[in-house]
Amino acid sequence: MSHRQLIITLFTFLLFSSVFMVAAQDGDEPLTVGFAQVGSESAWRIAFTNATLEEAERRGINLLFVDADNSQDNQITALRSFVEQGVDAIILAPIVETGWDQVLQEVHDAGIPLVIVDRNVTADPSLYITRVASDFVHEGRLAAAWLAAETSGNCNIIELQGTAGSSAARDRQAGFNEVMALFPNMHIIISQNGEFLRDEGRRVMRAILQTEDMSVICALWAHNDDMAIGAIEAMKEFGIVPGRDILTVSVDAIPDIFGAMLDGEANATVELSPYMAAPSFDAIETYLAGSEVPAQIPVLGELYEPDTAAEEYAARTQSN
Ligand code: GZL
Repeated sequence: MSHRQLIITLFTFLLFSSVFMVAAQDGDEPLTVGFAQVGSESAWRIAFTNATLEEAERRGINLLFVDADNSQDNQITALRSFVEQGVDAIILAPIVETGWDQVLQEVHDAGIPLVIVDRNVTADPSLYITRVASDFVHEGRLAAAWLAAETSGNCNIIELQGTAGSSAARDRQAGFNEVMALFPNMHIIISQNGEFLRDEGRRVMRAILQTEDMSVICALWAHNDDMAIGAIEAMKEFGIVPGRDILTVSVDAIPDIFGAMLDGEANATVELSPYMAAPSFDAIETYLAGSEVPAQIPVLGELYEPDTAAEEYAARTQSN
């Protein structure tokens, strides 16, 4: 190779390598986002996880996913791991409201934008860029308003609560109680924690059925559909016809609750959309592009009854 050819070859190599480096530095590499999920405690949570994984893949986002198995300590460990890995952004679905101040400060100090999704935190809102969530109080109000209309305001109720310390359980209960207070003949007779779990809803309902006079009970109010489904199974074990002897109202709008409606065993559910990833990723991309992000991004849901259960079941079980 002549001296001239060597120089041309070297120049060509340097030109291409600099173009590649510029391309690599101009943000063409995919975003890496850490996602600390509560766990897989309910059908809604699993649907939310799957929708998030699918949305990340659709957008070409490198999602580092951690299922914290219902442990706040595991979520905190995951957040610190994301910081160490230098991710571009973090999404946290907090299991409970408190105990986040220190680790969210660490994320903030690392300059990593954080999105809170679904349940809330009590930490300083300046530590995260936005919260994507439904209105839990409204969900509780819708449930109580439906039951009041269904029973003309005369009903003794069993309540199955969600995870203690979660904003979802607290606010759904607050919304339900706020509307129930308008009806002097509506009372929650028994209220127990079912942890948002189907098995726990069944176990707690069995215990109630063994000790309480169910002839005075008119309805079950469960903070999520999974606990309602578990309670429905328990009712049937005791010869009670769910959906008729005892009405049911719950939250999430999972396919199984529409299946129960089709069997005449459930009466109402308030939808909680599992599609919170798109607004979360949009907020991250907007923030990283240097634009403003709203402090709250609402996710809306409505109440469903058996009259639309067939199409809702079909719509929510068909593969996308
Ligand atoms: C509420 C969400 C709740 C669901 C349950 O937004 O956090 O957690 O209603 C889940 O199914 O366990």
